Amino acid sequence: MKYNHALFLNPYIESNNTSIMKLFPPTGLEYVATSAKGLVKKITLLDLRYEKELSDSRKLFDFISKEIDIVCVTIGWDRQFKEICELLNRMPSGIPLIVGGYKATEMADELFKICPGITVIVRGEGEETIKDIFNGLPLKDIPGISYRESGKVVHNKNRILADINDISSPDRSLRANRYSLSVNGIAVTGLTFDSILSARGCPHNCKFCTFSLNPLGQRRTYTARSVDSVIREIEGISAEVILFSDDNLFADPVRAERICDGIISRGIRKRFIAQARIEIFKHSSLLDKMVKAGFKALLIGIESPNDRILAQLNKGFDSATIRKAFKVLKRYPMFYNGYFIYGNIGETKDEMLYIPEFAKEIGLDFISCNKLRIERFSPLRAIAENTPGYHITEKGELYSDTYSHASLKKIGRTIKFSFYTPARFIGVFWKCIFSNRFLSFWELISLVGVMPRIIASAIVRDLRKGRLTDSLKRTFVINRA
Ligand code: B12
Ligand code: SF4
Repeated sequence: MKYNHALFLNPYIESNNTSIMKLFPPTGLEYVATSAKGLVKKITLLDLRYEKELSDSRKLFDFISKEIDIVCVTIGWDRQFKEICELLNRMPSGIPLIVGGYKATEMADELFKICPGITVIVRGEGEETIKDIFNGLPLKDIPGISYRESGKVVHNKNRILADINDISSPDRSLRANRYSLSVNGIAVTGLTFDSILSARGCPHNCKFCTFSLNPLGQRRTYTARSVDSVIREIEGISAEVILFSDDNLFADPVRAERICDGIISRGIRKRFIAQARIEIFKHSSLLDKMVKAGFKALLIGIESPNDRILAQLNKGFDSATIRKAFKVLKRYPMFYNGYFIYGNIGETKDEMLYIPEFAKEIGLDFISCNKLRIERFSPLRAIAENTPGYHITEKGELYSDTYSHASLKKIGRTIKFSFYTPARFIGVFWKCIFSNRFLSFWELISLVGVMPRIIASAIVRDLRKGRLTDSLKRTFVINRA
């Protein structure tokens, strides 16, 4: 074996933890670490979000210098990019440094410039590529990587995507921690979380979406794992709450129903969360089975209440269909989170501010609003670039002469506060107790117990950001952008 001890590192440090940022394991990194099993004597998987001691970089570097002979780091998100580059630049020298992930792929050229210590960047899906690296193949013969040679960066050709049924699911025994819920760093309920990927890709073609398009422009056509393998993986998971990370678990409703059948017939008692499209409302027998199987929350891409914008995004449905869908969905005791995009091309402030009204009208429990992002290979890029007055930042954020980055941020805050009123939280709590039952009685008691600390921490956070008065005014008095 070429290497003795490999470190697989999730380098994000969450000093001001919010629930979402710490809830789920680093799926991509775990897939790659699992794939490397048997090709190196020892594997250590570290998630710095949960490693208090090793979050101190001196201790981390000390551990690496003493123990590790190859370091593999994931960079999956825009967040903390600068901090992660600084960490990579201070890594002990002389140890191969392999970097991969969505953001690393997108920024391969820039990363080589900023971080001279990087040996190889793995572009796109990494399960097969990591095997070639650990087997010691000459770099020039490994598809899907970029590396330095005689001072120049070489980009090998892209790797052909592997068959999904040949990819092993993550070995959860490699983990050093359990994933649990915390809000602003305060542990809540003790519930544990995990995620599972039952398929890759999505058969739809929403124009803004790059989910099934990796940053190389390679498209993952929708490919699903066998239902049996999915059920077997769920049976091996100890966490109480499982997120299906699929772009859309219900892309094939018949298969989704078979997954529910499997969960019910095996007596698996978990709480499931999944990403979905509104068309799921047409499948009543699937919805019935989902409730029986333990589905508690759906994360649904709605994007906009405005038909003009929905057509521009090629979403495939209009606002009347959304209204019709939620009339049906509301009969099922699940939580509904709607994803919305604002700051679209030609969208006015009034149209953006209609989002919370619409979300309340259709009965959403939660909303997640994001400014439109236009990535390198986004089909919207050409339209945005050719629309006078619109500009795209290096990070892919769209803004215009009328709506600057700052004014969009302000509008986003208004949307959030208009939706998340005190009455909303009471409504969610009510639903949690009387119909959805996401939390058991004791978990609810534990949540109520930590509530004062959570509220206090939110006040401290807003005080530090100098926006407490604004937040209180928006919550209790009036909320204007
Ligand atoms: C599920 C999901 C989530 C889940 C998180 C689940 C989890 N386990 O953390 C939830 C719903 C919480 C979420 C939240 C967000 N998400 Co999200 N999410 C996804 C989604 C749909 C799937 C991710 C996944 O599991 N992929 C499958 C794994 C196997 O792929 P992978 O992670 O890319 O890993 C492969 C390769 O990258 C590579 N690789 C990865 N690491 C490494 C390391 C090494 C050493 C090597 C060699 C290779 C390698 O090999 C892996 C295996 O093939 C993707 C879209 C997609 N289809 O990828 C968006 C996506 C990752 N999310 C995105 C975004 C923007 C967000 C949010 C910021 C949204 C928001 N504004 O709130 C938040 C941020 C959360 C955070 N942690 O910071 C963007 C990221 C774009 C970017 N440039 O930052 C994506 C790509 C969607 C998109 N195109 O817009 N998300
Ligand atoms: S937005 Fe959702 S449905 Fe549309 S292409 Fe992306 S993953 Fe598929």
